[in-house]
Amino acid sequence: MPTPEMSPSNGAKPTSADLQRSFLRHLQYTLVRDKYSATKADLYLALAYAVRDVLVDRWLDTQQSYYVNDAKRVYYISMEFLMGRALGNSLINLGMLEEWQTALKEMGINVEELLEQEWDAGLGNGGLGRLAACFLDSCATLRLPVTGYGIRYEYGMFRQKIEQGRQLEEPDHWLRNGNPWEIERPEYTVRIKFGGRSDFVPGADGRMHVCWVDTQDVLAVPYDMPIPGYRNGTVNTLRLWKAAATEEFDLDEFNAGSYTEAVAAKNAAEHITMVLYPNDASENGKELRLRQQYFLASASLQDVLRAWVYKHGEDFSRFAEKNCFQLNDTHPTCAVPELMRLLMDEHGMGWEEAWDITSHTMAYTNHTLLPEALERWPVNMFGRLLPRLRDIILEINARFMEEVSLRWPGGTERERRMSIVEEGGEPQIRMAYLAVVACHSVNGVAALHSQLLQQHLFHDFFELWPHKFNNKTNGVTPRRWMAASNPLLSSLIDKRLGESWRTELSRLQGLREYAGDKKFRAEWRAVKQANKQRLAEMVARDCGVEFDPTAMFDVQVKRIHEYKRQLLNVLHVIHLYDRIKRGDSANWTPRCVLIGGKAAPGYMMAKRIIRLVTAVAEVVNHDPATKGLLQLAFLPDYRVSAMEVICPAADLSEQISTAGKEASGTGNMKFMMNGAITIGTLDGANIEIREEAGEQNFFLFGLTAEQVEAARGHYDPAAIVAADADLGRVMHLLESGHFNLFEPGLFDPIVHAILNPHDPWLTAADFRSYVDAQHRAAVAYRDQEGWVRMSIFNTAASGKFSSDRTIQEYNREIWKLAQVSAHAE
Ligand code: 26Q
Repeated sequence: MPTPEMSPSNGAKPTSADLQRSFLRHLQYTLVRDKYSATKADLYLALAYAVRDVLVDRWLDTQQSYYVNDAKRVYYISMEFLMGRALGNSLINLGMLEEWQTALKEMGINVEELLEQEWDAGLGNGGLGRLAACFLDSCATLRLPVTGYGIRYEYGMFRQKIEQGRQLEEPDHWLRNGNPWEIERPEYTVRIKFGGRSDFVPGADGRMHVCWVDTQDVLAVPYDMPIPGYRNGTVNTLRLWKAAATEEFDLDEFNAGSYTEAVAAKNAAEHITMVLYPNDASENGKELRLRQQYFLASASLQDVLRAWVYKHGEDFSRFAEKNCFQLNDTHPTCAVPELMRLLMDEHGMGWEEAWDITSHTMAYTNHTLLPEALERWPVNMFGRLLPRLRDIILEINARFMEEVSLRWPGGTERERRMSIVEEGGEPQIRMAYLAVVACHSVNGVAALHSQLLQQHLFHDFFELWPHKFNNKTNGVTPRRWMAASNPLLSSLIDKRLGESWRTELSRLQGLREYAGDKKFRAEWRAVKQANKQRLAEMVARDCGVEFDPTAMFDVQVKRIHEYKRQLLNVLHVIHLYDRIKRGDSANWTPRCVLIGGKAAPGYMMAKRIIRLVTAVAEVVNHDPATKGLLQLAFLPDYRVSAMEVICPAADLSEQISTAGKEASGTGNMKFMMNGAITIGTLDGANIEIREEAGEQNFFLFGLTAEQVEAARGHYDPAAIVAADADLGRVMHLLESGHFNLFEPGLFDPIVHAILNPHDPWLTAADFRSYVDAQHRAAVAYRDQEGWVRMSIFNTAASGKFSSDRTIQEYNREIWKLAQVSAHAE
């Protein structure tokens, strides 16, 4: 078959005229527009289609070379992929940004303006979803045959509006204007079963066969998105599943005479992929969520098995050496019993053989220690929805309990503790335990987190299988988080170090020698200044607050959660306000504090914290006494594309979670790369950030994870408030209604939380050391030359936090994939 090439077939770089032709062809023939009728959104789409053509050539080549090489493959299965925008990233990774800028400039079109037209693909809550997106970029860049499997939610993460200081949620109908990055693949549709019962029928071989019958089926239709590597010709695939009604589903109901019920049933089927659950700590027990999880697991596994059988027939002897499933938290853990089911019921395997394959191909990443975030499903609900899977899980547990009793004879207490089924009250399936039992690898996402997993949550399992446990400290992709979002810093670095840091981030170490160069420091500072100007414009537009770019930009953006302690940040702002009002503002460091993040819609305390931020901002910003000294803004609708403007502009990165609670953090890494200095606790990856940066280049405060644990039982916040005059005045301002004159009692729940001896987040305990660390930061900022030096040292030391390093570790220690080259580029 002849293969058309949209780029010149001789391999030469396309000329400006080539690019313009391709652009105009799409404008006219794909979008049916001309230069008179085209909107900016059309121009964006025309460019997106033209870029997609280039991706398609490399995409087909890459997938073919994986097939031809019979390469071992990894499937990254995740309920969330927080991709953000694709166009700018594709242009960077293809190395075509400048060419397109030139070509479109000749037509009077500004590429940056078109990039702004793209809607974020917000198919995730926060860290876990964005990590999946960074990992895909690194896998493609490292030429690893890794496919992402996820859900094509009709509605992504809700859009956040702030009205009268409160969060309002609006649906994110991100597909409304079409999505140029997805290709529907109806030919790979698979069928997913729900409900029904297990039927045992004797087979011709005399053995009993299990059939899952009387089911209500739903179709899963795949949509593929291209994942380009950085300038290497590789394009991997993110395959997202959409739910669709089956034909006969409609027909059965229709023949029974109930047309409307048939249409309603079709609706129910398509509901499965309608909306992303907007909780980043689990909302337990919702049946639709379990449907989503099984839908993803089953569709993805059937897809992999179909491709296997196509190539190898029913010979599964080499399946485990050729495939690996990486489970992004417990959310896709239905994959464990589902693979067992498919191998046994659909491919005629016995238990032992199926278990051998399942346990050798499954690997599990844990992202949380918080008990309320650990997934549990009532055995009964599970059994109603997925009866065959429930039976398989119970069998896995029975065999596991046998193993436990062999290792620890007579220990019923151990068995009770370790059982996959939690008894007492409603029996529940502990998904994390199921994952640990079934997977050959279990990892945490930062050194401290992995250590705490072994010592606490999974301690019994660690004793049984120490070899399964490992750490993979998170990372983020420098292509999006430096090259694309911070072009000024990138070209400054290029002038000194060349361009290789984009794929070998530890090269940034080379910046250290320029920290002593006055001219370089001035350039570094000018870049930060320009980025701060850009952020100030966004804050003025979206918050109506004036930020002075010469002030220190103090930033905390992340999901709103009590453990992340946005509250501690606000207490500090109130303290600074109180100092100004008391006239204690000699040698002041002007500061602009930015807080942003979404609260889960049902999380009342998180919403109240947003209300507090907006209330304090209102008072602080409108008090003439703070002019030029202190401003506070709450940025609405924090998302990937907002972070691309925020992280290049931050001076101070707030990473202030209660020690032992934040598994890793990844925003902390984006800030560090872009030269912000961290103020943080010894939590998650902060510990490693401080190790890399050096303690002089990090503002440390707060209790350690051990001290936090030891404080339980004898924590006395009232005594802490009584002993600290600054905290006392802050609490008085809060309690007196200074920030809620017209809504008495508004912040009572917050005051009570701080004063509660059972406050799990120990906010009062860390107040003093936080304020002291903030003071050290303020003093340090006044020495601008010293600050710039610290900034350079942070960027220089950020190499470890490239997701390329993380993925290389996953590959070396878990996946063991060979790199596969598509064609040379
Ligand atoms: C579970 C069940 C039902 C509904 C929702 C959920 C759910 C969804 C998302 C539970 C958790 C999440 C997301 C968790 C998350 O983002 N965790 C973060 O993962 C990052 C990447 O490893 C870490 O850096 C963060 O520390 C961690 O909080």
